Amino acid sequence: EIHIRINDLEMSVPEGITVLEASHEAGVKIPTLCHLDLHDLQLYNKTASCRVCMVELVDPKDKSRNRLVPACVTKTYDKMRVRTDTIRSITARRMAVELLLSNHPNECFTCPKNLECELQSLAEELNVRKIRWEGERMDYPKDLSSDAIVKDSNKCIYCRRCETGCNVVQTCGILSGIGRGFNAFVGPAFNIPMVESSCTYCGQCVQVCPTAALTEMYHTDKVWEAINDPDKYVIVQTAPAIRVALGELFGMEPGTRVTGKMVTALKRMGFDAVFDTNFAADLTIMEEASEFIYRLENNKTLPMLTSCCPAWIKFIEHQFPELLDVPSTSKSPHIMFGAIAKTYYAERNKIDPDNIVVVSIMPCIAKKAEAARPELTKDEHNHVDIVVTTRELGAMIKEAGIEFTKLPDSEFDHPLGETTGASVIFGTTGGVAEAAVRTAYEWITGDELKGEDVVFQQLRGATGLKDATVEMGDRKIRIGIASGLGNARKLLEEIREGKSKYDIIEIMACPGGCIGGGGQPFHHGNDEVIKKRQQGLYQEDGEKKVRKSHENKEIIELYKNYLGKPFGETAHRLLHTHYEE
Ligand code: HC1
Ligand code: SF4
Repeated sequence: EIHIRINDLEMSVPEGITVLEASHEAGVKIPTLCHLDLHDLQLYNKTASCRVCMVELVDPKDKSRNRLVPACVTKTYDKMRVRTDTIRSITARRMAVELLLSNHPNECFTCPKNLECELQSLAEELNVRKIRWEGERMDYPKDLSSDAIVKDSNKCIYCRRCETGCNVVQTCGILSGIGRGFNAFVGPAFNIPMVESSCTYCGQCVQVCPTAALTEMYHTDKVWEAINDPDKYVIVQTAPAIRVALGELFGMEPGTRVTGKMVTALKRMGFDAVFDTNFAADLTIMEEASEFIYRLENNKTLPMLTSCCPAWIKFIEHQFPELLDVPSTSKSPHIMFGAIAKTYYAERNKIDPDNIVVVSIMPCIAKKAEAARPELTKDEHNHVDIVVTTRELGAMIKEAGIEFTKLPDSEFDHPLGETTGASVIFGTTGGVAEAAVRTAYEWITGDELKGEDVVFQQLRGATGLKDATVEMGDRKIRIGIASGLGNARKLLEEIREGKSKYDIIEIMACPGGCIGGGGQPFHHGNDEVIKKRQQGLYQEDGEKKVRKSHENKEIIELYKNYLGKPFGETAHRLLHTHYEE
């Protein structure tokens, strides 16, 4: 322990922590912008590039030797004295923001990050009232080349958070600094269009961008157009992870479950049918568990990798093309849902599938690009027509004038609305594996998992890499779980080297799984947000009467009436796919 003084507060702190960390303990707020320190997500950005956290280091003997230092990287030492509240430090912080604003588009009113922008909040917090240096500004065209991500380099403040997210956490290596000085911004090498890069559209760069330099491609107007077209029958489905995060956009605590309010809001917005992607998650388990048992019993390729996450699928296509036989061929749940909506549901309800529009509400930006993949659109009908993120849904609810917090609860429609506890945990890392184990265990052993036996604690938690062994009869099934593409890379390298010990591997591109998706409400650097959302999903699982996918009555009926056997011929045609090199 060492003794330091922050402003007039004497305190003891562990040696070596930074002034910023010490100030948190002292209850003194030092503003930050480029800094990120998310332990659970293994996301640290300590580039000290923005200079927004400047404080004054006091020389006790000679005031004239006081100097300004960035609090985020300056380590504390014994007898250190720091002032965060002097005119000199406040002016330095304000000047750092003013300089950023002098080269920043003046369009907060119409900016997609209006009221969510960290630069805008800082200008308010630091009492910036005018931009003193009005000068030339960057003037690059927006990159609208992909179906998923918009890059507006004029709004880049060069904090490098996206670069860290993309290169260190996700190991994708897409984003790096381009240009120098005044004209510098972050983008793909040689500033090629995003669509030509190997971007996975995981959206982790969007999740951490403090401004609107990186945002999702907005598709809300397309949804309103479909709803307002009298000839269209518009079906909406909501991903598992939405229900524990949407409330945040209306001031609720992360992890608050708003399933019932969300369904009411969607009905009031005018969708013709409101369904749950969880139903299709149960369907995915039927297919993946069957595929796993088939591979196990016929000595086919193992490990089998889960295939619900489109960003991870892009990652393997770009980076490990020689391993394309390891992911399950099952389409992702929301895509399966689209396939069923435009066949089984259309036939049953005598609706022309040409008039059905399927809208997916996803926590994910990559789902936008997934829905546009050629193999999922080349048939007669797109499986899914429009994907909007949790944030876009929030914006639409606001646009429609719906007071979300006051809404009563309602239920999903049927027959594609029944869901299980297994399906809801798809939204967290480890959840797909746990759901698959619940079904595979019963199918392999013939024994029933009773009560809380369905919970496999080793598969739970937010850690980026997890490892478990589950005994199924006389077989020991080894399960690996990775969230975050950097962690996924480690498991894939093991497979490539022939060293993988696993039978099943679950991979989700976003740290924490879909709850930490690129399309979720911004976590603004708070680790707790992801944990709370995860708790919300585990709670919902715990409260469900049916907790195993193969016991979902509407799924059983779907196979009986339409699909035949899991992993059978019709199921193959509608629910399975292949991957592109
Ligand atoms: Fe996910 Fe999935 S869980 S991929 O993480 O398999 O996006 O929530 O909808 O499709 O069900 C996302 C979440 C989601 C799919 C399901
Ligand atoms: Fe990198 Fe993911 Fe952003 Fe693409 S979406 S640039 S892969 S962080």
